[in-house]
Amino acid sequence: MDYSNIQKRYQFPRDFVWGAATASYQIEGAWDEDGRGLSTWDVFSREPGRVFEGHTGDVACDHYHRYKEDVALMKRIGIKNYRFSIAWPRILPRGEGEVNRKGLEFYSDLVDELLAAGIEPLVTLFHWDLPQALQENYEGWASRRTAELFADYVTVVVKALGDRVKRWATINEIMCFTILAHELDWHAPGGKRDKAYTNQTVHHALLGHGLALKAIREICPDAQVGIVENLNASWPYYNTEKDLQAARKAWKEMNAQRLFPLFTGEYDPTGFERHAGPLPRVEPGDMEIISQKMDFVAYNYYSCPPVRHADNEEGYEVVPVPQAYPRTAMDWPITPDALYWTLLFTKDFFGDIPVYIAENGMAAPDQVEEDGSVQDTDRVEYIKTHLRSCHRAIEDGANLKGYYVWSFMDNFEWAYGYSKRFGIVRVDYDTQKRTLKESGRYYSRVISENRVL
Ligand code: GCO
Repeated sequence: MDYSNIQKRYQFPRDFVWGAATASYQIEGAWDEDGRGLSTWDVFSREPGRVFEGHTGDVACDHYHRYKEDVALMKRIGIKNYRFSIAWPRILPRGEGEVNRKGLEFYSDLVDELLAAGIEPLVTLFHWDLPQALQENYEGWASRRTAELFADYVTVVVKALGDRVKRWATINEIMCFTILAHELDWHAPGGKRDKAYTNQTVHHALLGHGLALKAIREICPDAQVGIVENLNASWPYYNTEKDLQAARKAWKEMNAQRLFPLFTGEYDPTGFERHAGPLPRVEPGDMEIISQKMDFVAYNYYSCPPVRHADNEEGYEVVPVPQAYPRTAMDWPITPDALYWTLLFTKDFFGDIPVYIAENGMAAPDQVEEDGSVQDTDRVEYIKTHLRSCHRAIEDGANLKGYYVWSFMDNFEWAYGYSKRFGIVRVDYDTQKRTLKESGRYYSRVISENRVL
């Protein structure tokens, strides 16, 4: 038996981008330092009952003070590209008006540190930490004003960092600060509202994306700009023509609210109303702003149930997944095939736009062994199987350019506080000690050999 071809099978393209991702509120801490204003998450996490055991991002991974150590560790792992986000309230403590130089300095120093370590930045401009002042003064994303002010803030950031940062993601996962906030009341700013209200906040976030994209283009015409979406990754249960067509239809309809309008410049009423409810109010010109050409689209992918053909009005149904099905510590079923199909459907519907997986990873219980190591074989397997899906999709024509593991290190997992660990690096929150997990070691080998091992 000759095994050499088998080992070569999962080799990635030479220019494939290997990265790791984090987000400001989840790692930085230093919540009231150097002039940072309050964010909606500072306020929300202090409300009783909102976050697991009352955890907050006050200290988090203390990355604000330890960024040099963190970048050095990234370099040691071999990470080529680091996706982080900028906290709007560090730059503009009240969301608008006066610029806080110290805030800009922090990110400028971080970018310099990364570049000196040979690590390219991908900067997310909004990962949910909205300045609290904008929530109080304008009701946040419920107002168009926030979309306009977002573009003003982006202008400040891109003017300061655009000489060194070449890739920008405008917004991360619109669903999580609109629908999760107002329909489910799980995320900041919180407060249950009806679907009409929620859908309007989604529309304003899309508008904010478009206005920001325009602003970046004006300052840095050569920059690469895109958005990060957690799309619905519906996929065929059986690989048959019937289930494939059902999944394709579900994929289109279930992404009618956020992903499709970015490309088509319209809200498809069938899919939208079926899955999201009433259409938002749209002002003339909005859809042109929203659907300006992007340089890439990025997805955060974790889990999605399969879909099959059904003799109902939709023509499809979601296949139930039993409780005993393999799941992550978030209770999310492990479904790597969805990633493969989503990459193909992207090509099918949107053509050859470059795609990045901006987040993928697994929450696991992570026991610490006596020698201090973490043998997170579960996370290793999760990464492996998802990378194989990526590879298979590239072989079948998908234009996937890169993959960012979520997350570089354990961090504040929103409403779950520090109870869920996603890192390939362990953080001991008592000492702030970082320890490379087995998954970190694995990922390091993947990067250096440019293949799934
Ligand atoms: C998201 C966010 C991350 C989360 C991660 C795990 O995608 O929800 O971008 O901040 O921590 O996804 O839930």
